[in-house]
Amino acid sequence: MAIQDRLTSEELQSYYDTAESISLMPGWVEGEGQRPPEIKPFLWRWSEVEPLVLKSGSIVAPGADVQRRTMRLTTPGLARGSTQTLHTAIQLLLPGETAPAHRHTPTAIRWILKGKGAYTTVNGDKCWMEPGDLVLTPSWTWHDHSNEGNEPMIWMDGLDIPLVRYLKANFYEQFPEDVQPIEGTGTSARKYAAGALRPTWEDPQVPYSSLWHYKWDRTYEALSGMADMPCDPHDDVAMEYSDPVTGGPVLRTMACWVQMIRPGVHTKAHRHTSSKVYQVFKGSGYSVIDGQRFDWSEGDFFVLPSWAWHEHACEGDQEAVLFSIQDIPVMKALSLYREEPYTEHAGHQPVTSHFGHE
Ligand code: GTQ
Ligand code: FE2
Repeated sequence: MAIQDRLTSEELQSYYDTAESISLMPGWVEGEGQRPPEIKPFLWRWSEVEPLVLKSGSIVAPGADVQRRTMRLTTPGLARGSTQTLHTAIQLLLPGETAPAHRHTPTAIRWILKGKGAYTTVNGDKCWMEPGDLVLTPSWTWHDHSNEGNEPMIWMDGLDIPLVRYLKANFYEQFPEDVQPIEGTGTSARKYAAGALRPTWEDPQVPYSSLWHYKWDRTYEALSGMADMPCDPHDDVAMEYSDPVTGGPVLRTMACWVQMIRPGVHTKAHRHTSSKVYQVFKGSGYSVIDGQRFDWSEGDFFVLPSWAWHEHACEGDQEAVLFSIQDIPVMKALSLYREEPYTEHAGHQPVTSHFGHE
């Protein structure tokens, strides 16, 4: 665009100063700090993360002031959060501890990594947690966590905090007691985990899944049952946790997926406007994200930014299982979802660098 030069440079500067003084920004000038935060893909190694998480047990304890003992997976380039919309953290709860009951408008999920003997109560429903379980804590539901076992309990928290904070819709309330009253154990699962069979007398009108607890044994059975079928070219045996009533995503702002990358599979690359945070639950392999190779093994976490090319591979003779949270329901609700397959080089990106070897 042509900049007219009918003003002297002093006149022009004075014009810009006046504009700035009344909070106007000329649209033809590219200003500093006007761009939204950009992120690159990133990976956290469990071998580096776990010792710090365990040590946090001797630094703080959950209670009235520190509600949760968490370590946040903060992607470089962001002041907070793992992507522009998603927040992930690792939470440690030691034997005998309780993380007190509260509720908030941000929605949360727990993806259980280690330990047994602990439960989360969600609106009165007590859910015993085991590795590989997914527990939902939808927006504004009361929740508290207690460890009645004798080993440390570790899980991944996934929340939509960056989105909710950006939208200025973050509300929080403390329950008057440390723990909320328990109305039943595994109630949502007993009613809704059968999926295709559900209670006739209930007509759930909640804006989230009526099933709050997805057990690992059923998840793994579902994945294994498809291991001899042709699956998704970009994601292999990828399954979405779904709301048993609507068939849609489990939450309005986040989708949860679990996927098996079968031995020897190397998926084709694609990109989309949803961002994801992955946890490597089982096995090892690698992903190529925007030309960079990320080798991952059991326990690692990695971030896939929006619109980054990505493909996954499992080289050994053992399958890999990846869990992920994603903001795809937000993008689809706003008609901003886009997806594109990578068509060059038979669908595989040339690898130009290795994460951690720069
Ligand atoms: O466990 O309730 O990682 O409220 C961040 C906020 C966990 C929780 C987080 C939370 C929780
Ligand atoms: Fe919470």
